Formats: sequence, structure tokens, C-alpha cells
Amino acid sequence: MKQPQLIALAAASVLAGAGVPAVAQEKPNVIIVIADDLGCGDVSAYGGSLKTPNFDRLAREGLRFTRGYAASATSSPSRYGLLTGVYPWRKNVNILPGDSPLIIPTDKPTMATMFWERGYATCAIGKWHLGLGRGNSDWNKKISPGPSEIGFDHSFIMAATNDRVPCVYFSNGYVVNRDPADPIFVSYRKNFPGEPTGRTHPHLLKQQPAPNHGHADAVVNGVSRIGFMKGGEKARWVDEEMANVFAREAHDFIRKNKDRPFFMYYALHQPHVPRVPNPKFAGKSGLGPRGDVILEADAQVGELLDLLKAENLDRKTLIVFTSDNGPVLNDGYADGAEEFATEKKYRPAGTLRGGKYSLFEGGTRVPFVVRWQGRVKPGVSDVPVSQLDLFASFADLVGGNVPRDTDSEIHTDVFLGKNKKAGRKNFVVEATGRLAYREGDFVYIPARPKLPPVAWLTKIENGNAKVDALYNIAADPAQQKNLAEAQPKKLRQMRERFLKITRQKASKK
Ligand code: NG6
Ligand code: CA
Repeated sequence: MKQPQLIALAAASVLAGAGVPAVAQEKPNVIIVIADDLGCGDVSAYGGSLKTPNFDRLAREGLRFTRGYAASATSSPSRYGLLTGVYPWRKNVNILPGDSPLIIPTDKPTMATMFWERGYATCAIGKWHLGLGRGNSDWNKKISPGPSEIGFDHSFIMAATNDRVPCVYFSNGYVVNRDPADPIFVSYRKNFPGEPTGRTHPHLLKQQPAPNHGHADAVVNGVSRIGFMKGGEKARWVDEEMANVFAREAHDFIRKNKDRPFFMYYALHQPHVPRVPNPKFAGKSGLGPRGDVILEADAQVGELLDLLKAENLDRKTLIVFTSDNGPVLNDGYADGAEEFATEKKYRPAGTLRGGKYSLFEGGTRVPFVVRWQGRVKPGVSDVPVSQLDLFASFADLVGGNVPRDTDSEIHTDVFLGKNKKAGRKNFVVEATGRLAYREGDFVYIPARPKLPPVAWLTKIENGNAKVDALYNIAADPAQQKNLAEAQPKKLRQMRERFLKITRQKASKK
């Protein structure tokens, strides 16, 4: 194996094993398809008005969770939670710039390492946003550590987000199509002399008007981004092709590994800004570019399902379909998402309050489907599940190990639909550094009197309030009625348990 570090890790994690069964029952392929900023209201199976036939096909053929949660209302912390099983706020993980060092420790097993140790081929495709290298990377050489050092045999990724430099793909640590004669430089502090930016060269931008907050730096493929870059002309991505590029990589990986168990983390870039669909989808949704790229992502999922069927892998493959956080309309580019939504009464978070960045349900309650034909009975489950628990539950399923000090819990029966009654007792969700506590049907959002209740950029209600809030999300899913005053005892209990979990921060983990 080309990863000596992983072999050392394998030995270490056996010692640290969290009492999972010694003999695995089976080793299905596992695919996590994780969209970027997709809300429950963006999926017709969840009641959304935009028709998403392929997301719906997954939902119809699988188990649809009505209360599936991401660990955070933004990407880096959410993905950190999913892959490590550790609450991201314990490590103060926040939205990362594109030149951030890798934030996942390389000396502890991740979900990918766990599968790898069990003999799986492992790969990460698409959006990364967990940092690369050790900081001050030379983008023209191998960048390490990255996916390969945390358990992925193979990777084909973008460093951060599609609105952040560097706007290039990385395959196994190297920039794809790099050219020594045209080296790449990246800065999040200042521009490189002579390079166009959205601010200085708005006429170069294909989407007009120019971005209305942030995103006015380097211009790549007619789109201005966050951060500056220079060089790497041949390596720069073309947004319109991104879905096809990632899909091709995903399909190649499946074809190559169809005869052995594989784990694929397939991180779609849609519908995160900038929303630049392939011409095939432009104008198709009637909701502007945001709707169009959702249809593009939906088609990508359809192609994936077709391939699994054609390769006869349906019954051997467990697929999770979800999103890293809730939806946002205007996230920095004036692409009309807000205007279309108003006009068509489109609600990307469905009936939920808030969206991306929010402690209300719309921030972290996301589409969440598990399909495993022959093993998971199609249907609906109302048991709350968290992406945090996929690590321990998959380890339980395939006989792998999870480090003892994670926050990930084993809820295999819930994920497989054998238990539709009770799952995880409680969990803490995070949104840009603020925390809320969920237990049973209740959510407690601590008062944040000094912070604005609505983010001025996105107009999303972020959950900040002058007073403590307590909601019963079963009786009041849209979180309209604050029960804090009416139920002081419940509020006190919730606050105590919340503090108990969050105070472990310094000592544990
Ligand atoms: C914010 C960006 C937003 C988006 C987000 C990360 C501005 C004004 N806003 O800082 O556009 O990139 O970061 O999104 O720059 S996430 O889904 O990857 O967390
Ligand atoms: Ca996201």
C-alpha cells in the first residue's frame, strides 16, 4: 500500500477500538453523496415544488429521514463532523479559506481510514473544504497532507468551494494540468500585480451585475471569486463542466473498484455559489441558475444510480444522500435566486425556519436518504439522525474501529430502518460558532442578545435572540412559538444538559 501512515494507524486504532463486533456481517459498498447548501425544500420528495426526479427516485427506493441533521450550518465544520465523528465546535472549526492547512488530524482514524482498514478502496471526489497541506503550500508541488493522509486511497477534489481560489482540481495531491512554465500562486491577502479582479474588471464577468457582497477578487472563467490567484491557466476549472468532471471521476472509480468493497465520498458542488450550470440545464428550472444547478445535481445522481444498476451493484451498495447544510438564496452573487423565489413562492428550506448559517432547523436539518436495495426497506423515518453518527454506525456495520473519544454514536438500526422509534438522545448543532441543543422534540437556542437576529448579507434568520428560546419542533416545526417562559423547568433541564456536553470541550476530545 502506498500509505505507510495508514498502516501505523490501523494498528493504533485496533487498540483504541470502541468495542465494535470482531466479525463483520457484510461489507457493502458505501457511497455518501453530499450536496452543498441543498435544502429540504429543494427536493420534491421532501415537498419541494421543483421536480427533482432522481433525488426522488433515491427517496422512493430508500428510507427518507424527515429529521436528518448535519453537524453544522456551514460546510467545513459540517464535513469535519461527518468524517471524524467529532463535534466541529470542539475544535473551533469554521468556514475555511482555500489556502487553509488540513484541519483533520492525520494521527486519528477518520471514516475513510476505518473503511480502508477493512479492505475498502476509498475515494473522495468533489468539494473538499477541509484544508490541504500544512499552510503556505507550493501549489506546483505535491500538497500534503490531504485526503490521502486521512484514509482516501484516491481523491479528485477542489480545495475549498467553487467561489474560492485556487480554482483548479487536485488529483491525489497534485494540481491537475499543472504547468511548470505557468506556476500557480494563491493569496487571500492581496492581489498579484496585473491580475484582473471583479472589482477592477467587472466587464469580464459573465453574470451581471457583479457580485453584491464579497466575491470580487480573482476572475476565473468569467466569475470573480474570494481570494487572489495567478498562473495555472491550463489548470483552471470551467464551472459549466464541473459536474461532468466530478461525475466522470466518480464513475471511473466505481468501474475500477466494482469487484471489491469501496467507499466513495462524492461531494457535489451544487447549489453553492457561483451557480453556473452546464448549458444543458441553463434555464430549465424556471427558477434561475440556482434551480438549474439543482436539476444538474439531480441528473448527476440519476447517472450514478444508472451506473450502479448497470454494474449490478444496487444490492451491494448502501447510498446516503444528504447536504452539508441548509439552503441560502443570495450568498454573494446577484444571480436572481432571491427574486425568482419571491416571484414563484419558492421556499428552499420548505416549512423550516432559517437556512444556511442558522441555528433554526433550516440551518442543519437537511435532506437525508439511505438506500440499500434488498436491505433497507423503502419508507419514511421520523427518528432524528445526525451525520455525526454515520462513522460509528458504518464501523458497526462493517466491523471497523472508531476512536473512543469521538461524539459519533452507533445507530445502525435506525439508519437501516429496523428501528423507527428512538435514536440518538440529543445533540448539539453549530452555526458560525454559535450552538443550539436538540433533545427529543425540543430545541434550546441560548440567548445571544448582542448579535443581530438576521444576517444582513443573506437575510437569513440566524437564531440569535435577546432571550433564551425553547421550541417544540414536533408541535411547531416552523419554530414560531418560544416556550421558554411557559416551560421554565424544561428550559432549565435542557440548558443543564447542553452545558454538560459543551463543557467537555477543554478536557475531553
Ligand atoms: C461565506 C461566503 C459565502 C460562502 C460561505 C461558505 C461571503 C460574503 N460569503 O463567507 O458566499 O462561500 O462563506 O459556504 O463571502 S459553505 O457552504 O462552504 O460553508
Ligand atoms: Ca455548504
